[in-house]
Amino acid sequence: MKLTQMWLHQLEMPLVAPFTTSFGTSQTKHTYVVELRAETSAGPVTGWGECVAMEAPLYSAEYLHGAAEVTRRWIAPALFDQPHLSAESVAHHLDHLIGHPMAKAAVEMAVLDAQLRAAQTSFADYLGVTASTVPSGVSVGIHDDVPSLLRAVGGYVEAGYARIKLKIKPGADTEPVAAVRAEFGDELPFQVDANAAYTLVDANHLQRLDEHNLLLIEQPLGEDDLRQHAELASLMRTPMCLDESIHSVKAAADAIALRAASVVNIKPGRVGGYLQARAIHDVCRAHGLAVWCGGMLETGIGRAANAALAGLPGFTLTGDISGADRFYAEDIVTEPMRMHDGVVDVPTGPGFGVEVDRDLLARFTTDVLTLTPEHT
Ligand code: NPG
Repeated sequence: MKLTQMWLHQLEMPLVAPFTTSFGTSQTKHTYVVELRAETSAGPVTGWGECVAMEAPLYSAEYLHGAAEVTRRWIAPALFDQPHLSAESVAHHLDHLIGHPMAKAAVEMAVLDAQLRAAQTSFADYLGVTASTVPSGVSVGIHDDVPSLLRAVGGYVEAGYARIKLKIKPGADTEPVAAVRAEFGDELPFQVDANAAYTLVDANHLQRLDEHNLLLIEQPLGEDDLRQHAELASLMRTPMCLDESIHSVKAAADAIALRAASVVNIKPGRVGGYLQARAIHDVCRAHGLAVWCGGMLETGIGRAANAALAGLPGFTLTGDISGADRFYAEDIVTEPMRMHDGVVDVPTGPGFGVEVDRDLLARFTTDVLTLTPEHT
C-alpha cells in the first residue's frame, strides 16, 4: 500500500470510576486514535489504531504528547516515503528511530487494520486464531478501604469475570489480598500487580503474599531489574510475571535466560505492536512460559485487537480484556466489547472487526493532528 494521509485524533474519555495504581489515580483516559488512508491494489482503504502511552511518563518513559510529536516528525515521514508499505515492513522502516514503541505500535496497528480490510481478512484469521471467545479478566484498582474493595471485587465476581487482578503497592498489599481471599475463597482465580513499586529489600515482606495462593505476582520491581526479579523469583513460591520489563522480544529472551519470570504479560502497545507481540508469544511458548494479554484501558479498537491476539495458543492465562463498560459508559466503536459468561468474543469482521462511530469519536475529540506527505 501507499500511505496518503494520517490523522491523530486526540481523545479524552471519562472513566466510569477513578482507577488507582501504584503510580497514581486516573479519572480520564487520554489517548490518540490513528486514522490513516492508503491506496492499495483493492482501492483506497482506511485503517485505525490507537496509542497506549499515558499522559505522563509514570508507567514507562513514553508519554502521549511525545508519542504524537515523534509520529509527526519522524514516524509518519518515514512511512509516507515508502512506495510499497505493508504491516510487516513498518518495524523495519522505523528501526533507525530509537525507542518509542508505543508511538510505533499505534501506527503499525493502523497499517495492519488497513491491510487486512483491503484483503477482507480478519485479524484472527491473519494470526491463525481459531478460538471464537477468550476468557475475560478484570483489573481492580487500589481502594481506600477494604469494604469498598470487597464491594468492587464482589461486583466483578457477580458479573462473571474469569479472573481478578488486584493492584498493590507498599502499604496496600498483604491486608487487601488477605481480605479478598477470605471473602471469595481459595477457588477465585486471583493475581496481583505492583507496577514496579517495590525493591529487592522488600523480599521478606513480599514472601508473605505466598500464603494467599495467587496465580502470579506481576512486576514487583523496576523496569530494568531483570536480574533482581530473578533473585526475587527464587525466593518466592508465587509465580513471577513481568510486564514493564518486557519491551521487546530481546528483553523476553533475556528474562527467560535469566529465569527472571515464569509468566509474561504481553501488551502489544508496550512492545512496539501486534507483530512483535506475536513474536514474544512464540519465544515464550517455545520456552514453556505462559503468557497473557495485558490491557491499557484501550478503546474498542485496541480491545478488539487484543481479543484476537489472546486467541493464540500460548495465551494460557486469562488476560485483562474486560468488557468496555468496565471503564467506559460510552466507547468510540459501534459495537463495544461485551463480557458474557466470563468471556469476550473474538471479532470476525475484516481488520480488527470494529467500526468507529464518528459521532462518538467527535464527542471525545479535543484536537486532530493532520499529517500528509506534503506536510512532512
Ligand atoms: O483492563 O485495560 C485494562 C487495565 C489493565 O491494570 C491494567 N493495566 O499496569 O497493567 C497495568 C495497567 C495499566 C493501565 C498500565 C494503563 C498503564 C496504563
